[in-house]
Amino acid sequence: MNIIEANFDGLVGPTHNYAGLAQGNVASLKNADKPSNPKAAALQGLTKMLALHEMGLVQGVLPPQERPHIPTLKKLGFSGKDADILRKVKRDAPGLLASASSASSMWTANAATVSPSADCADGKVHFTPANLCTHLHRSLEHETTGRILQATFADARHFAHHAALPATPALGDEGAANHTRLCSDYGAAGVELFVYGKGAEDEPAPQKYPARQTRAAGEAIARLHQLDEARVIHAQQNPAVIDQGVFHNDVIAVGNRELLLFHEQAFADRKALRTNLRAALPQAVMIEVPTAEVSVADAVSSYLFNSQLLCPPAGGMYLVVAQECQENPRVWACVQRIIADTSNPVSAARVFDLRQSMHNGGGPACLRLRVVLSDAERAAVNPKSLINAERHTQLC
Ligand code: SUG
Repeated sequence: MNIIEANFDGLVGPTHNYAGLAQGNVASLKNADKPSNPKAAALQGLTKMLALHEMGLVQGVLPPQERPHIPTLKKLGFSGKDADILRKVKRDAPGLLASASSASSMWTANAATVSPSADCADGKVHFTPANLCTHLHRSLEHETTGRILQATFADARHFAHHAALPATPALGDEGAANHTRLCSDYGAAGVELFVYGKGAEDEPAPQKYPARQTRAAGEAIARLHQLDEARVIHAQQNPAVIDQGVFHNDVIAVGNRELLLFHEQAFADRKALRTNLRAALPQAVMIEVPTAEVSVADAVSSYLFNSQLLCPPAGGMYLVVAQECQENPRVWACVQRIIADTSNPVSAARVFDLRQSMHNGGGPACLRLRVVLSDAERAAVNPKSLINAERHTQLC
């Protein structure tokens, strides 16, 4: 059986803009009110999707959501025709208009947590949309996201869909951005690593910015997805890096197959993580980038750890990086060093201009939701959501 990892990227919606809505997200705050170009944003995303398809990878696309979200504005007491509602909310509550207009569903790494069938006791692929409850603009996504995922992965013989967790701070969940699956081979049972910012009361917490992901959410999802406890790791992200702009774990760590690439300061207890991962997956390869080589500030501005690690069918493992990595000499030297080092599987890098998304804190890995699929599961995916040259042209 051929088992692959597919990537489903979010298509950028026509209201893409910089509203400075995301607390703890340095780029979103820095670029607040700058002019955006939704068309360029969508085309940049589509260029990456086509390139990955051309590398022989299975690439999907998830649609943008209705924005401004009039139903939310109605729930908040605005009434009348849509145009009247927009006029009133612009006059009386411009912050609500910004939240209701964000195109943030483009970052599908936050759409859901996905567990491949090889990891789940019932042999199905499990999906739990993320409640994204720390920010109003993102909390509007999960209902529609759930419907999109059900329409994309509709066959109940292969796919199991859960509702988002209750949207309360104690169960804050930001989806696959804080979840990494490591395995010897995509089809083998994997180790699922859930990284949280907020755990028990006595665990250290960030002081400046919110910890968006809770340990309780990861535990609930592991139960819902019927994961084997022996193959689940919960690890705390270092709260000090959350305060430096690492609002999701995928801003400081990325994994693929047997490889975990992470910054020295990514985790609260990196020794424990190394030991636990080695015990659960003896063949794990860990690349720990020291602060002396790449500072946390450089990691945040370049999004090095928000790269995608991909295994195209022709062989090798590619690091798909944002252009900002190439523009930072220290980060680019680190990329070259990793590629040259034959003790890890990374063999090459591909660079993409994703600036429109990057200016809101969304790099290559933020834009994609990974779904590991067997041949039969892949055949059951809605074919209209898969990218090929023709669909790319249509969408462009
Ligand atoms: O939730 N930015 C998003 C970026 C999400 C990136 N995703 C991952 N790291 N996986 C966020 O912070 C900014 C919107 C604005 O300010 O207009 C925003 O929501």
